[in-house]
Amino acid sequence: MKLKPGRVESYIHEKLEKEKLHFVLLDPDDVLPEEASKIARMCEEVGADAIMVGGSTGAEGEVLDEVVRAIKEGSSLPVILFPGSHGGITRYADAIFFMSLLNSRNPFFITGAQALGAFTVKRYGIEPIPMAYLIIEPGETVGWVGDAKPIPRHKPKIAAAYALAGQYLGMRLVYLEAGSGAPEHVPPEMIRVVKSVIDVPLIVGGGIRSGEQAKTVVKAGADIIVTGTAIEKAGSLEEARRKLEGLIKGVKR
Ligand code: 1GP
Repeated sequence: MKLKPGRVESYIHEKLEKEKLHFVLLDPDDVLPEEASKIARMCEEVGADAIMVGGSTGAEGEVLDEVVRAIKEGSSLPVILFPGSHGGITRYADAIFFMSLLNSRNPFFITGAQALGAFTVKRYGIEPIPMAYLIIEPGETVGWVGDAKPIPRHKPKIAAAYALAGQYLGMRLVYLEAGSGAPEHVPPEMIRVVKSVIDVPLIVGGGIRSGEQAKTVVKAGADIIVTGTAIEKAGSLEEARRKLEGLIKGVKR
């Protein structure tokens, strides 16, 4: 059987031919379903390209089901799971970043959780999108939980080596992660060096809060940027809308 990219992956590639993309990450442990639904609708109105759902702690079970169902009711954007482990799977999502934390010290986060989740993904019929996931300093919660050996910020070649290895292992996306809420996003020089060696799309997230920062990250070579905290922690839906408008302006220019 020949494996072809699924609907969500094709959507990503088709969009990338025209522009850079912005995905909004919602953590089911931080937002209630009603809020998630409203935020998702707002994201679609403002022009985000997809909603990612996941988190390192507590983003599973009923909480995850309810949040993803609410997001699907609120918007028609693709919902992509961004799981912290095999617990982060719900039948209500469209796709899942089937990711391996390549620079973890613990094989559970490289292949273990993946094996435990694989049959669930198949049973639910969710589209798996294989992705190399790399934690860059400081790494924040996900770095600690995922037992990563975070790549030093001033060592872009190490990141590039891992990214290329991920591509050669068959992964179709590379994600550079500074960690949710990181004081600074992944350094532009590292993004540039990684981008120069890989052929698959490059996702960058963690610590991107403003349109200016989004612009810097995209200019350095990111194809897709991910923001979570900036939208989730806004004081109101209107403030979140303004934030997102600014970020998207930086991405789409
Ligand atoms: C975390 O990269 C994402 O996995 C988003 O990070 O919450 O800092 O935007 P922020």
